Amino acid sequence: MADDLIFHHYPNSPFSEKVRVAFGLKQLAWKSVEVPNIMPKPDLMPLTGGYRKTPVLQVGADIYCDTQLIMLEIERRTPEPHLLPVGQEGEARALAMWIDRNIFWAAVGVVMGAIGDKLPEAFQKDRSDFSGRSFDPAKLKAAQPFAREQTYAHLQIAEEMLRDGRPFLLGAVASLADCALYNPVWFLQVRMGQGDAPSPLDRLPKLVEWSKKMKALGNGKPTPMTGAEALDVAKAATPAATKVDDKDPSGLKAGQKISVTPDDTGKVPVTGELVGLSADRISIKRTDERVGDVVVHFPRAGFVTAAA
Ligand SMILES: N[C@@H](CCC(=O)N[C@@H](CS)C(=O)NCC(=O)O)C(=O)O
Repeated sequence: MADDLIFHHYPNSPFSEKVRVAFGLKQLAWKSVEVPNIMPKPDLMPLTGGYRKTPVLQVGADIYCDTQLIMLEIERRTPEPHLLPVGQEGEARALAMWIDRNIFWAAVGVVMGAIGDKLPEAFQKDRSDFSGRSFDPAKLKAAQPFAREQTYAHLQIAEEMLRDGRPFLLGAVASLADCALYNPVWFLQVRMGQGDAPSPLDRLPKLVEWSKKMKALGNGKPTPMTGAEALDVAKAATPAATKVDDKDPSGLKAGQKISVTPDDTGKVPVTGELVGLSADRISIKRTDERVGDVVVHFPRAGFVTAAA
């Protein structure tokens, strides 16, 4: 139980699909906790201390935020088959960054331009708070052609990579880069209804073929778990040991009270005591009355730290 992968997500979440397809690639068993797609998220906050994005991975009393780190953690726990192909680790991670930070948002513009006005008011308000920009269905619809052009401009780079006949972005086998690309491609495929204006994928046949191979990977073996059960698991567990690199260029030191905040959306600071620091991750310990001590782990890239 203490080693179980507990995944907090919801079915429609494209960043969650990036991880679910990695569970498929590695044929992993995991516990599936469904979280609300808007705030409040009462069974998630005791674990993350305020981080509100989807998805979150929990293993006992260790909480991993952001798919950048979640994927590294899954790889660390089950190295094979590799998400990071040997000798191409940097390429896989860099491609994922480009996809997460550029293609995803362009694809969101395409989908929301098509279906934004059909979404409940509570969702629209939540996403305004989340992004810091007003979610205005009329403006999204008007901007949709531009979003489509941008999505196509980026996706055709990926199409170009597949044009030499390789089955996956980095060669013969699927990697982190493919899981990352599947996020916006899957989002376009499942959320754009028939007649919802042309999809950028209409002119990208190699990517459509590739997406069938990604879908065939499946989602591994999920078993449902409730939010309350996940909190009980955290309460019964002890966080794993962590180490602080005291030569880190940030100058941060073990035991310091700090806050960690995403630099783009859902900018809610999480505060705690610095217990882990390396080039890839920053880990803070916090105590919550429902779950006791937990350690919350974040990637370094895309997160702002400050003395609390
Ligand atoms: N950089 C984050 C992005 C995650 C993200 O933006 N997820 C969306 C859902 S796919 C989200 O959190 N939406 C608001 C919410 O679910 O509350 C990651 O890689 O995990």
